[in-house]
Formats: sequence, structure tokens, C-alpha cells
Amino acid sequence: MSATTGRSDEVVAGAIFRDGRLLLAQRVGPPELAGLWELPGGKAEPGESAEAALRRELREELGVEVAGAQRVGAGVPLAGGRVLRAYRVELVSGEPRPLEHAALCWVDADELERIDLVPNDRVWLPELRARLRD
Ligand code: 9L3
Ligand code: MG
Repeated sequence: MSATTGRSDEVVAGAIFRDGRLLLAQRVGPPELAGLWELPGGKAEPGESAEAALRRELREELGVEVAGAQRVGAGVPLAGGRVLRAYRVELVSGEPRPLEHAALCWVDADELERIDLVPNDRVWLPELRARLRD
């Protein structure tokens, strides 16, 4: 993909907060990431905005409708030239279910410190923790 196609090189990850807790999802694969926890999301399609990618991915993975896309923390370069970015999104409707993950959980600030996050997502810990301690 050329450098000018921009956002289609993005992997989006959604941070959903509710009642002082953050939603995390447990990956089923690839083997090196299976069992680790992440902000749910995935690859944007060509020409798709981050907000639209978040709506689609979180509908597919959690069965919920979300809105908004407020950047959280730094972008993380991935192998293959993609960039992983986290966004805060608002839960509009539905109760999250693990449609493509092993499990879901809602963590508070202390639990977030102790849970085994995928290595990439650890860069957002300061911002996520700050938001949970607000
Ligand atoms: N990834 C890392 N942290 C995340 C997400 C949603 C994704 N919070 C990485 C894992 C994969 C790649 O991005 O290498 C694509 O994600 P997916 O389509 O496998 O969810
Ligand atoms: Mg995914």
C-alpha cells in the first residue's frame, strides 16, 4: 500500500470506559498473543476512517454500537508498515460479548496494572490509568 493511502494502514483499538472501569478482551491468537489482554479492534479497511473502523470492528468483536473516536496516547508502529492507534469510544447500545475473543473483563486502575496486556498496548498504560483514576 502506498504512503499516500494513509488511514488504511491503521490498526484501531477501542477504549470503552464504564463506571470507573475499562473493557479488555482476551486474544485467542496468534499463538504468541493468545491469552493476553488487549483493547479490542483491528485493521481499518482501505479508505475507512478510524471512527468507521472502530464502529465496524467493535460491532464484529463485541456486538455493540459505539460512537466517537478520541485519540489515547501514542501510535505504535507495527511490522508491515501499519500503525496501531488507540481511541476512546462511547458505548451507545448493546452489552459487550466476546464474539471473537476468549473472554472480556472490566478492570479498574489497580487491576489494569496487574493484568497481562499484549506488549503493544502497554504503551497506553499511563493514559488509561490516568483516566481510570479521574
Ligand atoms: N493489535 C494489538 N493491539 C490491539 C489490537 C486491536 C491489535 N489492541 C495487533 C495484533 C495484530 C494486529 O494488531 O498483530 C491486527 O489486529 P487484529 O486484526 O488481529 O485484531
Ligand atoms: Mg481484532
